[in-house]
Amino acid sequence: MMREIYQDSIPTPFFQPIVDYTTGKTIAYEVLSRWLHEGKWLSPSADFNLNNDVDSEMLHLSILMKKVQEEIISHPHFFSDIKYISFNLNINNADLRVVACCRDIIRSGYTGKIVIELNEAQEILESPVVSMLLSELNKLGVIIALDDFGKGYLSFAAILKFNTGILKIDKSLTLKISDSKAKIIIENISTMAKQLNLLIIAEGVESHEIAEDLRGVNVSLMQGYFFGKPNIL
Ligand code: G
Ligand code: MN
Repeated sequence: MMREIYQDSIPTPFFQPIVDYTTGKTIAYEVLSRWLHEGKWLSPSADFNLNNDVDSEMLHLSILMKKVQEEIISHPHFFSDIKYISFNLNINNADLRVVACCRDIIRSGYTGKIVIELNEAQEILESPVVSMLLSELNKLGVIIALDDFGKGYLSFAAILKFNTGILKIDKSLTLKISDSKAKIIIENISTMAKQLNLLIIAEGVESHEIAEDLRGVNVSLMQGYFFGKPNIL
């Protein structure tokens, strides 16, 4: 049944704001795919499993990126102050289509940066295809973010392995920031990010208290339900 949804429908881009807490301004959006099924929007991570093959992943990401490109063209004012638009990519399952889509968005007049969030559940293959893709993205000025930083495979070693520009602190850490140990970990990631000249974004900011605690450890870019759920434009 889930398989049918996946094959017969196409994803819609939902946008979740990333806010600079010191100014209150939305500076970026993360694009998340949602699938309309029987009147409900479903999320691939929470509600159903996607096929894990290169072809369907790339096809759906291409559709998603093309739709974002159309939104940029039809609502330029909406994106004029947006510095980053980020997309999630499982780079083990990627091919040159993602590079072509980035190029198309850049050509459509978007003046910010495209961010590709690497969010592998598995170790990233050191394959020629992966290196070639990363190098092509780099040439286009696309920024690489490590998603879910602090959990799983995308951790310290990945900062060295990829030309990383952004760390996204995993929500499992952010949500525990009232715990003094979690706070120390986040504070140190924040210091490290500054020293390495990386941007840091906290995910899973669900409350005012969490936002204030993050501010206290010099993390000012935040994303989460406190600021807004992923939504259509
Ligand atoms: O970690 P990753 O970027 O893969 O997570 C993305 C998912 O997290 C999205 O599906 C989004 O709906 C969800 N999400 C976004 N903000 C929050 C939040 O503040 N709290 C929680 N629990 N989940 C969130
Ligand atoms: Mn993400």
